[in-house]
Amino acid sequence: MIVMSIAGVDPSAGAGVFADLKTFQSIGVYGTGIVTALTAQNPYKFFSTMPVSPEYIEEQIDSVMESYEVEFIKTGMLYSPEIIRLVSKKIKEYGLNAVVDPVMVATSGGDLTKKDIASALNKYLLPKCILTTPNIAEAEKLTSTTINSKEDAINASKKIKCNTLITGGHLDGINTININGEITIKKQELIKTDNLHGTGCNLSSAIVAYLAKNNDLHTSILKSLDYVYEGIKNGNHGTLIASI
Ligand code: PXL
Repeated sequence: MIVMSIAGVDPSAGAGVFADLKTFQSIGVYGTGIVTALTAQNPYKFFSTMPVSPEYIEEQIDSVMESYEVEFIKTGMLYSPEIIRLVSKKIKEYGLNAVVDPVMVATSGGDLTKKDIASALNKYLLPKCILTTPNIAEAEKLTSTTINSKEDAINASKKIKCNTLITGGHLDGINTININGEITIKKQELIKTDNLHGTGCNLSSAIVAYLAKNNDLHTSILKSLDYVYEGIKNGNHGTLIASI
């Protein structure tokens, strides 16, 4: 089974397309990678972004789709509303099952997107995806709400236009899963560490890999939360080393 990541490049390889490919490989699926932007960064400091044009992103997607049968994809850093629109068009064109990581700000603090990306995600991409995986800050931006409790997270998940996993790294480890309106809470112990760069990228790509291996959505989410937890436990150099 062949999967695809559409995301930015982090040259330190803890996040972005490079990290996604490592996750795909370690879970045992063949991954392809479409680059939406280059970045200059390391786990501790973000320097700059060089976006790729929507036309060239489209050419990359078409090149891969011409020779590979891809069913499941994830999206990460999409940088601009124009790129979001292009990606949602390609999802429809190729009938792709997309897990959308609504990336906005890097763990190290850099802006990974232009301003006002949340409304483009809500309008164009989320209605076309099978799951989105916001962290607390991203879920707040997508829903224009404040999340301080489990109840807030559940209410926010109900406002998002697709199945949602709101990750709980900033909510006492309370992960909120909403699949077709059915809520599951999975609480994880918080590990005291700085090795957290790339957690969101690894999570969404793990979900895609488990889906491609014929797990249902709920199972794929639970397995991926465990996968990332192990990665954080084994992390070093500011990032996580995800292992299965
Ligand atoms: O985890 C968010 C993210 C996504 N994509 C790229 C990143 C990061 C975080 O640093 O660098 C390319």
